[in-house]
Amino acid sequence: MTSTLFITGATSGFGEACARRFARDGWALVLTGRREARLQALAEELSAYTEVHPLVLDVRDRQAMEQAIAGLPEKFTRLRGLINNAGLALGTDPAPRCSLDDWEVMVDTNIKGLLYSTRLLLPRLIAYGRGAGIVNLGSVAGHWPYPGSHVYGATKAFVRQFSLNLRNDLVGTGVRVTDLEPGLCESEFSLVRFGGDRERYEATYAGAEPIQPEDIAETIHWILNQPAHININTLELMPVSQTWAGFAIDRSRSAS
Ligand code: NDP
Ligand code: 8X3
Repeated sequence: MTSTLFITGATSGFGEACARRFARDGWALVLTGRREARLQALAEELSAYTEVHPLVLDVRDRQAMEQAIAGLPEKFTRLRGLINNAGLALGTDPAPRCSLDDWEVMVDTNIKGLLYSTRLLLPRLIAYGRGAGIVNLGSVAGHWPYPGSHVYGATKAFVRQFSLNLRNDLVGTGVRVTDLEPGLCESEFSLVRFGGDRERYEATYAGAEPIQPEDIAETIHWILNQPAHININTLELMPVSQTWAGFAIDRSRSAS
């Protein structure tokens, strides 16, 4: 029986690139996302190479997640990999100007959605045992603060700590856990973050030679294909063009 890979958020960016990368190797794929047309088109395209099960799902909907996972067809139940990728940032305004609704969406998607898929799929990963693995999409924002990151960065800090803690609880099962922490990557991520502002989105990547979704897919492919005795705990990557800025200092109190 082939190994199955479950990918949350496969309708664009990293998730879509991962689906293509693993399809090339013949992994059976469970692909999820909210945008049905995109999901169906991808599933149709990749079914030329492998078995694909598309699930139109909002990861925030716990009941829908429970039902979809409980109802997985038999041939997709031998789960070797889970890529917890569905996620988003909304806005870059300073905290006092932010919408509480946006904050809630980030928490519900990046934290609670990831918890649902993880907890619901753990029994299947444990049943696979040695060689199985979870890759969680953290971010450089999970440990490097920057203005406007507030809740987004905090959700990714959660992902990092949850991933490390999970490793402890999975000792002896053979199931690996990785927190992958990319920096600037070109995808619809910024379009979503900037509320569809295409000019701002394009300016974010202009001249920066950002990481591409295919680079992330290649990295995840490497992580999940490590020898069964190796766990990549955390992995941070940035484009060469990206480094850190200095501390900000408020000098408005200097005597005039
Ligand atoms: P994209 O916006 O291209 O992709 C995000 C994916 O998540 C889409 O497939 C989207 O599908 C899905 N998604 C969002 N909300 C939900 C939801 N409620 N339910 C189900 N699926 C959802 O972004 P990326 O590929 O760049 O981002 C993927 C992950 O990587 C995110 O977790 C992001 O935080 C993280 N990341 C991104 C970086 C970057 O610079 N791009 C850097 C570091 C980490 P749909 O809208 O169809 O539901
Ligand atoms: C996305 C990378 O630097 O925009 O997680 O926060 S960053």
